[in-house]
Amino acid sequence: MTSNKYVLNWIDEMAAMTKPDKIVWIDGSEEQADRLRDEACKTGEMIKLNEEKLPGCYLHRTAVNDVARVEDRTFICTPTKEEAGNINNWIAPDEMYARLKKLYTGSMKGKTMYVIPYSMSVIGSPFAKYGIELTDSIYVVLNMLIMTRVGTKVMEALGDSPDYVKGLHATADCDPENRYIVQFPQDNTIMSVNSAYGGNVLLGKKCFALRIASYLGRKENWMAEHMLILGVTYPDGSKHYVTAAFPSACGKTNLAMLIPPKQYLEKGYKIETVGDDIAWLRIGQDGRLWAVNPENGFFGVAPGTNEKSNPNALASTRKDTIFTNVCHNLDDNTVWWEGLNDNPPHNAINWKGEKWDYTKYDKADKINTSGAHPNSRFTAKAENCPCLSDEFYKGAGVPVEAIIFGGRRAKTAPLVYQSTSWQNGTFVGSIMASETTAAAAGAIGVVRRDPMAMRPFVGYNMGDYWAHWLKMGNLIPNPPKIFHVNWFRTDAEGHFIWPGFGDNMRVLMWILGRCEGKYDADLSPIGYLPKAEDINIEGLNGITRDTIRELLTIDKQSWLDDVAHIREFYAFVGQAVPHALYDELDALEARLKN
Ligand code: GTP
Ligand code: SPV
Ligand code: MN
Repeated sequence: MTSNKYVLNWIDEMAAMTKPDKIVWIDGSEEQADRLRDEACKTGEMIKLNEEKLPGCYLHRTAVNDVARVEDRTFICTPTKEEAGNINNWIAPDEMYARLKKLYTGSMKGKTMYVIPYSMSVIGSPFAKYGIELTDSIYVVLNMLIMTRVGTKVMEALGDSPDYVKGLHATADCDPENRYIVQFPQDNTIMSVNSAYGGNVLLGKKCFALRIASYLGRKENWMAEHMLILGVTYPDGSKHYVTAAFPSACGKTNLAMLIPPKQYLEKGYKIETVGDDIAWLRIGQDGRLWAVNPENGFFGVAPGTNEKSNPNALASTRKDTIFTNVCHNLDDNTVWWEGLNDNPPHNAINWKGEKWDYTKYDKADKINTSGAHPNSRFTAKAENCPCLSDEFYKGAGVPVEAIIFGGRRAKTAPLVYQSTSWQNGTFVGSIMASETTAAAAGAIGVVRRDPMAMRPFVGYNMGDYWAHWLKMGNLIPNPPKIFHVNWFRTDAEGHFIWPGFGDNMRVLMWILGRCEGKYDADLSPIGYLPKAEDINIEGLNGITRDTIRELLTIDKQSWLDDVAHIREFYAFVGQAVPHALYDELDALEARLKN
């Protein structure tokens, strides 16, 4: 497929180490993908689902110990520890290469090594970056075919250039003790071993498009962010784009595909999705910040997705989709997950591959009693999304008016507020916090700081990453305004107060209104808060102006407690934290005490 000697030499070297029986290039054709699907069904790696109800759809179950990203096994191997910083795990590159070599050696004996040439962003566009993933997993190949642009065209675009990201993935024994997800930013290299799950092995996604790309972005004056991109079309036909960074499993896919409340639809408002997880942002010739979605599909959280919460995501999964770790309904050979509907299948296999008894479901022990794993996922083509923006197919990107940060906070953070400047907005991103979710292995529901939703994904020192944000603010002549939202405030009984989902449009419209200078706001210690009457609650059941006022309250004591946590966190991030952010923190504390 290529005569690129950099690529061929590297593949030879990797094959000499892993020793596959054969090497197969993935050309991006449907014929080849079909043969691989057949093979995966024969070996039991995938299950073909009901062709009438779910055409072209498959089910896959990963090892029970391999169901989420593993942050404690993820490394950034820069030459010095200082470059990776304290937030990232670090081991010296030489030592890590040696360690990995032992694990890779002979790991593909008796197997096929697939060579996947892929592009992040539209091939040939100014944003595009190329990668090659070597893997011994058909599941990975089939997912990459959905999530990225794959095949011969990529090799043509790469030509004889050495400028591509090398990715090696070996399933090996799927041994959690020897699982490694390793980025070598200086070498444009990713190495993943002993996992076969999503973000650990689809190397174009978090490993490349965030960890490696954030490193490249710093060098080249652009940004790689854990952000959805969506467009709002107004009744006058004008289009307005925002990006939003929420931590894993905190609502990006849902916001990106939202269906506006009736009142907005009747007036002619429309939402279009450009991306649901990752944004690459560059300064345009017009001085604005432009965003593309480098991916070609969605690797979305299945549980909670239903006809009401996210009909567009559900529609995206009705054909050509790979489901991972959901519940298998044996009666009609379809899939099910918690929150799809109120009719759990009676004759079903759970995510672990065991017979499932829905009557034993216990909310307090979801992992062991649910049909689908809480982090079960669908891999669906972007083109199957009913509200996909035409801009998705163009390589030029969309101009961003607002950047929205957000987290899962039962208290503290109000429904929405606006930062007072790019620097203050960078500070707001740096102090983001959220309750942990099932998207990563480890405890769930614990508040942790997750700056810009990038804690697991920054490919270098977090402090330097904040400095890069501040620098970008100086470079962008007309930067987006920066906001913060929280859909997850709870009442005394622990219920979410804000209805969320489609009704988040109401908050979005305040945000865009602020960008247009349409609304006044109240300056509070943390930033600009909406006037309660400027959040549209028309047609909302049970939500009054007082509810909005409650959602916008700032409890000074809990913010002061937060300031103390932030100080500890900044100290942990270390020397590289920019002084400007300490100035912001001091000023916030002073305003709260005043
Ligand atoms: P990753 O793919 O892991 O990066 O996640 P994501 O940020 O795309 O999250 P997603 O949209 O898949 O939502 C994750 C969970 O949050 C689902 O269970 C949703 O039902 C829930 N969720 C999303 N939006 C809202 C909301 O507005 N309110 C409430 N209460 N829950 C929400
Ligand atoms: C996330 O965890 O933020 C995801 C899923 O989007 S994964 O690809 O596994 O990282
Ligand atoms: Mn994500």
